[in-house]
Amino acid sequence: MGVLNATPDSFSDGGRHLDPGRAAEAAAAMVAEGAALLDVGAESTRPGAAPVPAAEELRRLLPVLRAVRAAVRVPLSVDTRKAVVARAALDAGADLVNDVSAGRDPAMLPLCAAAGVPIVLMHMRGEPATMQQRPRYRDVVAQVAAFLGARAAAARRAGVAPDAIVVDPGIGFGKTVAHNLALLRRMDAIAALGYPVLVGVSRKSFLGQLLGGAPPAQRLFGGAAAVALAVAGGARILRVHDVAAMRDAAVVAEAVAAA
Ligand code: HH2
Repeated sequence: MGVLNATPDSFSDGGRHLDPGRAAEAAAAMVAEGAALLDVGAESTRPGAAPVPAAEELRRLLPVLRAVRAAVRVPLSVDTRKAVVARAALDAGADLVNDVSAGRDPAMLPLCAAAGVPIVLMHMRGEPATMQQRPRYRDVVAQVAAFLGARAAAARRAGVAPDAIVVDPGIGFGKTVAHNLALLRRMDAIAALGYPVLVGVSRKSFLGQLLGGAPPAQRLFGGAAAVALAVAGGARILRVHDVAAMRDAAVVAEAVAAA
């Protein structure tokens, strides 16, 4: 899953894909590098980010989404926490919803059920603005798995088909480095829920912290290591900015895991 952020402030690619023409070019390039789907978002959820009103999110998102839709044939997901934004994105050609709040908006799960589209349910502790303030868990792996199991059950109760549910432990969303490492190490516990697992490690700050303070542009090789181990642990969808490199890492890891 290639990442396209139609935002001015995303932590690693902010401002680069606000222009629809440039976003469409970037989308085509990611597909050429092997992306099987693309995730388009217009609200940064990086730690400390302020929420974006729906009207502003739609103003950024729709022109980019339409241009990307016209440029590539792979499925497109919309990265949003708002049902009203998801609805408009589905009308503009998106195929699935990626919700980092796992359906907190009460209209989100019924919308996906009615539209018959898949939804990614991600674990996040609290809100982006405050989620990195002293995150604490008794047992991060057990608690994240329990949360995702409960949200998947809620999605099914709302009418989402079981095979339209994807779960994501939410690397970096209200977690310390140790929490992120535990979740990557025990990806099998998330995969055991029985839904495909999506993981986003791309350029994230835990990599920088492990790599002596490396900035986002210098987290590529570390990210490849994390992608490979996530695949070995059962992750099926990797949300990445650097498609060609991460595709190679995933292909090799998958071959080893299957040998
Ligand atoms: N990470 C980010 C955004 N959306 N969605 C899922 N399902 N899983 C993730 O790990 C995930 C996500 C954050 O990364 P990015 O989009 O690069 O940054 P920003 O939130 O600053 O736009």
